[in-house]
Amino acid sequence: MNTIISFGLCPYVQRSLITMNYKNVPYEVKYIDLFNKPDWFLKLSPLGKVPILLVGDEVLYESAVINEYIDETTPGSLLPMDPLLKAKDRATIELASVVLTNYFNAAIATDKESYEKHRADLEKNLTTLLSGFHGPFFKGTELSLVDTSFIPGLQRILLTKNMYQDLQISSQIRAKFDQWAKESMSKDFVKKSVPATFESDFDTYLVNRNSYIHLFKK
Ligand SMILES: N[C@@H](CCC(=O)N[C@@H](CS)C(=O)NCC(=O)O)C(=O)O
Repeated sequence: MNTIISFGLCPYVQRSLITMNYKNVPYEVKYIDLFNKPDWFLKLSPLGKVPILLVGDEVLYESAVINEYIDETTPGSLLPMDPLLKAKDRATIELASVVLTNYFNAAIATDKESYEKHRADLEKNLTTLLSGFHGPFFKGTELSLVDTSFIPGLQRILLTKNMYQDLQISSQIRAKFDQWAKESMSKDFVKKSVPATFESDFDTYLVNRNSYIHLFKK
């Protein structure tokens, strides 16, 4: 069985868990403390980052690569066959990674100025991402690797309600966000992709980081 090395709050790990859940791939999760990385992990992970997926004696890293491997080794395909369409999806997945970073930087900002700067980056790149959304999933009725790559972002933005409400995005873009989130969050393969304590753990993490959005929520 494959083993995925995880940190419970990591959106990149969650991308791969969503993909494995959707594709019914059995796996074992091993959690590590990213603030105190074990030596065995540092030996395995070239960048010292999660996720890594252990496939027998082989080590895979980078969530987008892990997702493609899972997809290609299981029935059905979450990426198009056509090279141009496939390249476009990969580019969108890269954009989704940037949006995750913009969100994270806004979420952990400790003052208003920095929060607003990162929130502006988030608004810009989230708008570009959502411009390509068809609904109810990103490309239509079928789930794709674009969905599994950004559902962790949808979930986190919704969790930080004050930031979600603050977002300066058009009503059309917000409607797309809401449709995508509504379609995704109720699915079992998404629910099973985070630990049971995810919401409170995320909240505690933001408190411990002295985050501005957490402070002004109160
Ligand atoms: N591009 C990587 C990003 C992974 C990543 O940034 N993981 C974070 C946790 S969410 C990490 O392991 N950070 C530890 C570190 O940078 O030291 C991927 O998609 O897998």
